[in-house]
Amino acid sequence: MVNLTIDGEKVQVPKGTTVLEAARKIGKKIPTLCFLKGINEIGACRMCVVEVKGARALQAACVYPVSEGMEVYTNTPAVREARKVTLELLLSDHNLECPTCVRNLNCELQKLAEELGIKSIRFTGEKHKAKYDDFSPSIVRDTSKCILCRRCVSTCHNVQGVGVISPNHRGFETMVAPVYDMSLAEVACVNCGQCILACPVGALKEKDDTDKVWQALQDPEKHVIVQIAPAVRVSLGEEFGLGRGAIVTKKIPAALRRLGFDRVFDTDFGADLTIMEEGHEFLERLEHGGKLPLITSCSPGWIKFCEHYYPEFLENLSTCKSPQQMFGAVAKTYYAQKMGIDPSKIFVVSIMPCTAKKYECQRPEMRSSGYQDVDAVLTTREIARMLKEAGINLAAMPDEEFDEPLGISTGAGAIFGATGGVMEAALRTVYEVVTGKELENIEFTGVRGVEGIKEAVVEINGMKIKVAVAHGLANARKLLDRVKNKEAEYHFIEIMACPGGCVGGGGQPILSADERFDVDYRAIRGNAIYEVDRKMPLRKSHENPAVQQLYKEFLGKPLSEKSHELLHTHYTP
Ligand code: HC1
Ligand code: SF4
Repeated sequence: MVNLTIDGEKVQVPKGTTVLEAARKIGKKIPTLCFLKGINEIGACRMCVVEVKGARALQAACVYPVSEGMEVYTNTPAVREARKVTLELLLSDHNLECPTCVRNLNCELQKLAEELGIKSIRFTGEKHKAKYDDFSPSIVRDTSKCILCRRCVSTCHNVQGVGVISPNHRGFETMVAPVYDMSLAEVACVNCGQCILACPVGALKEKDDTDKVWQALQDPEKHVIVQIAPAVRVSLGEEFGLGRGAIVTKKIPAALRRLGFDRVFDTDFGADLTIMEEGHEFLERLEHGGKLPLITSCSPGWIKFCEHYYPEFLENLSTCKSPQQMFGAVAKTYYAQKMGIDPSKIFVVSIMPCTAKKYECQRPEMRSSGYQDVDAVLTTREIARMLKEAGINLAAMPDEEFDEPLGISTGAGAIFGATGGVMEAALRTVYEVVTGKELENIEFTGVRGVEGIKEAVVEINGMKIKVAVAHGLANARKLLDRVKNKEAEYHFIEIMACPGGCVGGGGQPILSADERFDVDYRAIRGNAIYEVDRKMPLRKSHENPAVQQLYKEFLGKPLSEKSHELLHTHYTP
């Protein structure tokens, strides 16, 4: 252990601790901007400078390690002035259209200006040449707001193992951008949106599709239906002050009805349907020597990653479309028929924790109803903005139920939202289909939790099924490399592009670096998802009565010709 003092207060911390961490231990918050715990610890922005007795200059607390007997001062006139100068310089080159910025009131730069008591900006002059890039279906870059903190760069490179954005040029000309300053749409970006979650300001945001949805809602000709992704029920409440991971499953239908949707349905229904198809696909491959390991295909960021970086695994991908897309295809065929509505008049909106879903719904493979199966995708953040604009306070909504039939779901559908959930849901069904026996302990805890790569062996009818789960694409890389190099062998793999699975999706409410320092928000939301599951009366996809009815009335059976036509696709290099 190392002993030091911070502003005269004694602290004892393990060797290797930074001054920033030691200060937080005694409740002292040193301001930061480029720092993102575990992801971007580079001491670049100089906002966290402190005085260290005996050191020649001010030191960046986020990278400065403690040492025995060290005396640190965090609040001297020199420190305060240095931080103010740094911040004013950043503001002098920043697009200050704060009231119209998507991050207004949730911006780390704005908050720091308030906390450090900035009253005016002493420096004025030239601004850097900026670029507005909105060609991607998912992500918008506005470099007039970029403060060059590099949090997005580290996230894209290290957390996602993608690395399509970097600082280009030098000095005042520096710009975080894809190679040759191309658009994100022109490079192998997978649309995951993790860079947005890392951005402290409004330099990165999702493509805004709210206008499309407002228009549809106002169109009397349109029958506008909405589906809610599993992970949204444990995150939307955060935008309305309900605390991290608050479960708002039943408040969502009430709020969305008041916004004007004709029917409020649930992607969890689509997830149950996916399990029926994917579970049977797995058994089919297992029994008939098909390509293994089977790899899940519901995360569109992961699919794009596989297409660009691991095409040798494309045949391993499940042919199942994602629950979002299965839902859309069923809505514009089965539901349209059942309700006697012309499918061209149905407008399907998805509310997703994900930015890549905006891209997924526009893929040419996703039109099996004869129309674009899902018309618009809104992130959790976008629907929160729409509700606020309409004066609807989610927190004050009564509990209401989803509509039938596409709003009926099981706990297995809900757990799709957390890493390991698709695997667990599939195992619950595969076990019972294969053995014909009731599964006694339905919770496969071996595939739960926030560890980057999880492995388990599940015995079904005397056969040992080896499964693995990865979340975050850098982890997916590690796992796939192991499989490629024959260092590991599995029957079934789940991969989700985002760390934590969909609960940590790029369209979810954004936490500041300060909050992320102490809070593992993905674990909190993930635990909430498992609580949702525990409280459901039905917890296995094959028990979903609406899914059973869909097979009886329309699809026949899993993997039928009709199922293949509507619910499956192939990804080819
Ligand atoms: Fe997901 Fe999925 S779980 S991909 O993470 O398979 O986005 O929540 O909706 O489609 O069901 C996201 C979440 C979501 C799909 C499902
Ligand atoms: Fe990188 Fe994902 Fe951002 Fe694209 S969306 S730049 S892949 S982090």
